[in-house]
Amino acid sequence: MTGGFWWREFINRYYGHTYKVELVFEEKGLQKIQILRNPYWGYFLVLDGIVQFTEKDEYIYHETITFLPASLLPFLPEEVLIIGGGDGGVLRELQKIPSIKKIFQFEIDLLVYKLCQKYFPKMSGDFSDPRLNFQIKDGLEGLKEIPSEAFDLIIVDCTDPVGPAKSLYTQEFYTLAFKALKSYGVFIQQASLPAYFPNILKSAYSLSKKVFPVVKVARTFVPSYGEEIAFLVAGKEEKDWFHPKQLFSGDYYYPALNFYYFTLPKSWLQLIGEDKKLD
Ligand code: AG3
Repeated sequence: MTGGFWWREFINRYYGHTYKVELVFEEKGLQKIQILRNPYWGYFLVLDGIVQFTEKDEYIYHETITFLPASLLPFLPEEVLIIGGGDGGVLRELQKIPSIKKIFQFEIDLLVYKLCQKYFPKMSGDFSDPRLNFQIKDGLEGLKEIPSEAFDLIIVDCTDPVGPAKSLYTQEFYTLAFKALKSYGVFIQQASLPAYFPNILKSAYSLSKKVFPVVKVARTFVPSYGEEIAFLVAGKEEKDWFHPKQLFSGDYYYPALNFYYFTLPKSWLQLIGEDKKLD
């Protein structure tokens, strides 16, 4: 790379992750969108200063948020709701599951969708899929129009609760998602990086617990995030967390990994108040 400049993702006032980049695109709309390019990570998307994914390691996140919840279902998934996910990464993974009959998707930011189609065409699933009903709308508002028990899977592929995604971390949202989920369905939502932003997981866990009888936390490591990322995994009935019922295999995910995803460090259990069950 000739030229370029050092760009930083601020984790807090005293720490950041630095990338040598070229600016590909920048605009401030509903949220500040930047597309940057780094020779090591490839093109990457930044929303409100937070790295969402890089070309190099996005598959880890997208396989996890798709295959992990699907693996817990008693049947292969047929009806799925994606909230967010305008980059098309979750759609791509879902389209690898042949049993899927219907996909609803609510993405709030049309520009995210358009830019990702332009700059990340290879990473996106096929938005012209006749099984897909893709709407530009707020996820919480969209859920209000969904009939009860409509989905096997609800995948919330959103940003951290700093911009438009704030409403997706509320008790009202979890209540609507609960209604829209089938009795054996699985809900999953990314819950940020607990080592850096512990309160996001702490709050999301306690609010979702007020609504869902079963809430678990999963973790994985996406190198470009710099720390482990948490996922809330919730449902109406207990699951065999370590022993997947449906078997999927990607470039990162495979069934035996469920054991790793659901085995949490003690500090995370302390954070969500589940450490008493240990020892
Ligand atoms: N969205 C969630 C990534 C947020 C991670 N948080 C952070 N780095 N502070 C990913 C969108 C990919 N479809």
